[in-house]
Amino acid sequence: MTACQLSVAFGGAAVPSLDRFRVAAEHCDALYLVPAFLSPDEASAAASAVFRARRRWTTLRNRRLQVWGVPPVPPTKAGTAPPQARPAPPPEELPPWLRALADRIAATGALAPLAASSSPSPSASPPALNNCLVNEYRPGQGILPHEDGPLYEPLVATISLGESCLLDFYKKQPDAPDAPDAAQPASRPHPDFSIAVDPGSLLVLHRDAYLAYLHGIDESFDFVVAPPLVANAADFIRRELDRRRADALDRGDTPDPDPNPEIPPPESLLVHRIGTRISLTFRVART
Ligand SMILES: O=C(O)CCC(=O)C(=O)O
Repeated sequence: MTACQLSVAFGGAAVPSLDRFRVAAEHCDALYLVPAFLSPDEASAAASAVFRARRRWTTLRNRRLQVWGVPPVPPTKAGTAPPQARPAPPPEELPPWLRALADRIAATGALAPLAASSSPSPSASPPALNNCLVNEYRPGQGILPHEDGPLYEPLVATISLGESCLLDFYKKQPDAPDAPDAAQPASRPHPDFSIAVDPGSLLVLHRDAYLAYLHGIDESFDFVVAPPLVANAADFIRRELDRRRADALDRGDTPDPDPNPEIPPPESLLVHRIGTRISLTFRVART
């Protein structure tokens, strides 16, 4: 598929409004998970686009990543002039396939709350997503608890491809350092809550989900989805069991019998991380 065909593939679908998809309402006021934001075909087209792009990967100990779009501009220290020797590269536009996904996210209304905060004019339109971080995690890889910080507008929209994952949230301590990727304080090994994230889903963090919590993914080979720690456990378990039945049918295996509506699904589920997960994390870099 060419980039142009991909933009068509990601455009046009009916885009759900976010309001119906709020999760973890008991913990924070603006966290949304839209489970089938991309169809399985769209999700595999997006994953294929990541590899076709032949973008340079930066390999870290616990994952590898690509950076696309406008880099955030770190503030200069008060009283110092910005360095002149090396002019900043011109801001990069997102390529058409990422732009199409960013536009589809914008069509949910996710960015609307940013209009008021980024412009004094009441009729201003929201800023466009202009930055995308692609993370690739293999089983046993993850990302330390961190916050995305003030170099971005306070909103993250992440499309997940491949494997499911468990995203952990840690309430920020008042005296915690404000650095992104800050080391997880050893005294706080347990998250306050977690969200089980489906492949093909869109996760949006805004307001206190962005400002009051760190988020991270444990470097584990499996994870348990169970209430109350996993705030969306029951819904995720139902969808995960449906995916397992569909996968078994695709492979020609005998799937587990269809769920009996009289019998509630299990309260907890162990998920083995056997495949790769790719996340496309879209943000608005402040320039
Ligand atoms: O992979 C994810 O879902 C999280 C990525 C993330 O937190 C980041 O890139 O800052």
